[in-house]
Amino acid sequence: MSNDKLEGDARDAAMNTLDGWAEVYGRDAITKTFTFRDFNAAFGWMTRVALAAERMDHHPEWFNVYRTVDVTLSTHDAGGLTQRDIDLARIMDQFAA
Ligand code: HBI
Repeated sequence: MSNDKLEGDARDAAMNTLDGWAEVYGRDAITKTFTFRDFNAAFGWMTRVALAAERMDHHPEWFNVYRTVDVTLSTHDAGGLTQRDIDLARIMDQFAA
């Protein structure tokens, strides 16, 4: 897994493969809010994502209120956005589909 920060055209290309993720103002990170039918669905999704994150050894920053989960992804070891964040974002979208 690359820990090289994504910048320039490579960053734009990677972001274009994602759906609904935005850059975080003032931080080298991306963010998305997921909304589910209820808390049970939200927490079930978080559980699946948590197991995948552990397998990947790459973890989200997230805040859950009832049926919403605010997610921020960045690679702490690299100090910014890397392919690991893109990979985890894609898995999150797949599990939420
Ligand atoms: N998760 N988002 C994120 N960023 C990291 O740099 C990171 C992580 N999970 C585990 C991890 N790094 C380990 O590789 C290091 O703590 C050793």
